[in-house]
Amino acid sequence: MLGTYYRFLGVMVAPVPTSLRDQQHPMIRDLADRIEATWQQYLDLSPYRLPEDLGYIEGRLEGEKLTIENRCYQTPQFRKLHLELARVGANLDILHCVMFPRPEYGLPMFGCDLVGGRGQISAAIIDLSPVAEVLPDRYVTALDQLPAQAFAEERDLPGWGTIFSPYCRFIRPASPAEETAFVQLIADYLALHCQQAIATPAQPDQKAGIMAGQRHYCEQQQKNDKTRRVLEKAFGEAWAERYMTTVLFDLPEA
Ligand code: 18B
Repeated sequence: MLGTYYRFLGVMVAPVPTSLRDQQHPMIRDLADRIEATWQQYLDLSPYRLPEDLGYIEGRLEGEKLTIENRCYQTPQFRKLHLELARVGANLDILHCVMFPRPEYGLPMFGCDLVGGRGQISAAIIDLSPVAEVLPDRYVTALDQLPAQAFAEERDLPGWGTIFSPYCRFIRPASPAEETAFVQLIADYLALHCQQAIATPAQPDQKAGIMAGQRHYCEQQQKNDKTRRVLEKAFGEAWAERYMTTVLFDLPEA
């Protein structure tokens, strides 16, 4: 998180803190800034403690440095807001974001992922995924009102992607203009979600069903071999399993 110390007039001086995002692909940087600004605009944020020291992590993947920077918050409606930036050497840049509602709130799972390397984003995905059979009616109404967006290269969802809604978009951006449009699309989904969330009453009687829905979402996401492989190569199998089940997609506590 911190750059290297430097010597000034003979004493070691702490550097100006730099964030991983300043070194990442501009689409990732822009989206990270938009996500945090939107959270601050709509939600009542307080700190969230990650297990032990999993906030900032460095490992090695085939001789290349893997750096992970996590930002986590909680709010009255969300048990965990997770924004993760990761970089492998100079070749792989990742933004991962999931919002986990508290189990008293029948809200969908906001999830997005940007994966890129060597100046090109290869995967950009956004969804509001239901934890019941379908999305709540008011989400469908609001999502249908967003402007229609076409992208040149739509990508196919993997087999475990049965959790995603009909509003899921998965593309490879074909130009900087498409990158900007997709960041806007994600920001629209996020603002819509925050507005819905703060207007949603708690439903303590629905807790069991909501938790089962969240558990299914997390179990499916844990099947993403592409994510697992990157983590396994840098940190080993056991660490990757622990990270995927405690930081990326931890199940709600009973
Ligand atoms: N993910 N992604 O978050 N993933 O975390 N991601 C990839 O061009 C990481 C989420 C999703 O086609 C790829 O093919 C790592 C969330 C889908 O089989 C790589 C981390 C969602 C695919 C990574 C991370 C999500 C995908 C391949 C932790 C959706 C396509 C890139 C920081 C809400 C899977 C490519 C497929 C792909 C890696 C989706 C390398 C390490 C929240 C659907």
